[in-house]
Amino acid sequence: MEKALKHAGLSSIYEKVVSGARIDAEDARRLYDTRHLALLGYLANIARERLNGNKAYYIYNQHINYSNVCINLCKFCAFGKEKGSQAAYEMTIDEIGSKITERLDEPIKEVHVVGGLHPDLPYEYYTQMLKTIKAIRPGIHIQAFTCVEVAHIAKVAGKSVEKTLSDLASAGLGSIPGGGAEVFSPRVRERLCPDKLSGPAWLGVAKTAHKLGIKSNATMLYGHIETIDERIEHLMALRETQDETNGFMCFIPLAFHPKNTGLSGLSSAGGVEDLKMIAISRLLLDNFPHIKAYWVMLGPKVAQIALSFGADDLDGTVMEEKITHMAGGETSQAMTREEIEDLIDRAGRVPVERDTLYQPV
Ligand code: V47
Repeated sequence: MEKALKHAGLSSIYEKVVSGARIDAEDARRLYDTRHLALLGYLANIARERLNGNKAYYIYNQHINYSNVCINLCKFCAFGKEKGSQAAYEMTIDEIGSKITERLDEPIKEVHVVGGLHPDLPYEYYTQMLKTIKAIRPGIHIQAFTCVEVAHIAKVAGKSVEKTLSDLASAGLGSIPGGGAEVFSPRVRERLCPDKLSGPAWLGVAKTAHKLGIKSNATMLYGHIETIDERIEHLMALRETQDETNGFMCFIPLAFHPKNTGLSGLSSAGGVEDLKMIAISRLLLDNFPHIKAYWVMLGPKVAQIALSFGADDLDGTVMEEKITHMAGGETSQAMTREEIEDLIDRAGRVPVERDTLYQPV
């Protein structure tokens, strides 16, 4: 193996990886350039097994997308709709409560709640939503509202991000999902989502949450107009923030789905790119405990292989996912616990059902 790594020009990176030293942006560039996909996987797997052994995590969760009404209407998104348009919807608190009640007989550990940036839902809509979910299912962990939504909720209500987060936490918020990060590059944001919260502001909300003891995840949407350098800069910004706060639990590279979006002329990144993204994330983000291969976006087969390329988590049972499926995602809407465990088993890993904070259940 060492001979093959030398031949591929990856010996110095190998030495860093086995000794637990940090790779840098230049190393990441070299890893992107390599044609030796299996060697890249080998390197990422060393870091993966050092951190998480042979375990592969999943969670029994439920997704709720409370509204698709959005004032940002990003070019890459097929989910968001203008207020008043035919396909726009917003769920009432009662409807959200019914969604929770409908599945009370299932051993759900987490409700994942995200939506568009609605122009005028009142502050109490969000706090009441959390309280209602908790009243129906007291033990549940609510992972809700991306950093972009938190900043928007605060702005509409005229409150600080800190006050908003602490009110949401008092109402039942457990942690924050990783969405809305996209690619931090101002060039990409200017072209695809000019009205969206900036990269530094996204990181600012995450830092405030971490300071308050609220954990969060981080994502990167890849495979559209971003360059490799912009991807690496995004990952480096996350690594720096994590050095400061240690509040991120997991990183999820999100594979862009072009259908029904303003970028429908683009094609999907493909399996090789998906695996490279997972592996390089694992190697660069040495301070992130977990890397998630989100099966809904990658498809179960690539997600399964990703478990040998750095990923140690497949997300969960999901059900009723809208963001990927509106953009042409062809994966099923849900997987049973047995299906996920089988997928992990057949990858030679040990399935571990977890809660949101990665405690085994
Ligand atoms: O922020 C939007 C992305 C995100 C498309 O934290 C798209 O554990 C692909 O962040 N093709 C929302 N992606 C989903 C998300 C997420 C999912 C699962 C787990 C977690 C977690 C977070 O989806 C958005 C945006 O970056 N997105 N449109 C699209 N066409």
